[in-house]
Amino acid sequence: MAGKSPSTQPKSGARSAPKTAAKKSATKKPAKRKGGARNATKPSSVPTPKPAGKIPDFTPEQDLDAYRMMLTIRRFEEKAGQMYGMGLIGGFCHLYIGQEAVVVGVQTSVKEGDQVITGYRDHGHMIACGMDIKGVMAELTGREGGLSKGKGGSMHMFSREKDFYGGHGIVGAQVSLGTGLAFANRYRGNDNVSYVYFGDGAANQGQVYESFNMAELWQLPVVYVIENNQYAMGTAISRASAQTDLSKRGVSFNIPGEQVDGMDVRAVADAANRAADFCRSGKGPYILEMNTYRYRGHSMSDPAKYRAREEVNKMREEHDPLEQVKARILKAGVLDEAALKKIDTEVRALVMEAANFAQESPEPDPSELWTDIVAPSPAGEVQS
Ligand SMILES: Cc1ncc(C[n+]2csc(CCOP(=O)(O)OP(=O)(O)O)c2C)c(N)n1
Ligand SMILES: [Mg+2]
Repeated sequence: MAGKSPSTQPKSGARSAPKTAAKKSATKKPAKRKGGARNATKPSSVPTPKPAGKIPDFTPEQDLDAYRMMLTIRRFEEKAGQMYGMGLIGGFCHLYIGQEAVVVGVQTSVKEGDQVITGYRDHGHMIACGMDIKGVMAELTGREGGLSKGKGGSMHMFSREKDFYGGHGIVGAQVSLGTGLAFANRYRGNDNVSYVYFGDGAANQGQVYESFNMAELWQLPVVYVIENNQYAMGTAISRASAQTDLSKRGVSFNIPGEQVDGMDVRAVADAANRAADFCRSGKGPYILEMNTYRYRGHSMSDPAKYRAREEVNKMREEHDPLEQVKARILKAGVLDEAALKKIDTEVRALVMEAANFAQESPEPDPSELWTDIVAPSPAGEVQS
């Protein structure tokens, strides 16, 4: 077992780097930045995602699978938003609408035993991981049939069966936990990869860099998927980040990274498979910055006054992930409008079934307040 544990020896060359960087910054005057804090009142400009090279095409089957999954996420989120407005869902609720291509594309590289972990904008990840949409919706309504028995809510769901490790409300917390999952893979000597999703805002969290350091030092199999949706709550990335190219955030740790058009599911899948191959072959961590966009507010209570309506409309009209796939399907003659409409009707029916289940499932029994607080010991007894 000991032979399989990650080496604690520092990699050669790692020590000289900080010295050079420190010397340079001591003599250099701080440069004036464009779009930084001084421009805080200016509207943010959304960087248009650009493909790095030729993106491999999807087969018609891949396009259809991606379309159906992205549509399921979108219709689920629309319904959740509606139910929130009706007072059927309470507490925090962060919708994933606009970002669907990220998780759906990344999932094409996930294999049995790989782990997925994310923050609080997690409904899409759970659906893409194959978790029961009825269980997700019933958790949002706080009912017994929810994946956390109605005790976790939108941000706190988990599935050992699907290797989904949450659902975390503390910004950035999932990065160190997910790096730990990668450590377990390395320790066990398997070829599984841990996929760690976090946002552009979370990318400024200190624990992210402690995690990066250990991940590279121990060559841990972890794909860090930074979902850059351009805002952290109401703060545009250019107002909060000195380095807005988040794919470069691993440079000082020697972690490779790339920027990806996160609105194009083919580009996401291509990059994710490249990153996963890199990690599985024992080369250590990899960073993917997904340039994406959320159409709704940060959470259900956000009126989104920090950005112009036109900005949102432009992204929807020119980059919508579902419309891109739909256009390809129609152009290639794989399906016609009527057949696509039928898929939409089927998806809506599944979401409606989940919504009904989430309203019919009973409230958790008050005795549940005292369960699932402490994990059972390996011997089976619950410790107090
Ligand atoms: C440690 C911590 N600090 C602050 C918050 C409050 N908070 C919740 S979400 C959020 C913004 C995070 O933005 P980003 O990482 O870009 O993710 P996004 O919401 O855009 O998906 C903040 C500051 C928190 N939950 N945890
Ligand atoms: Mg963000």
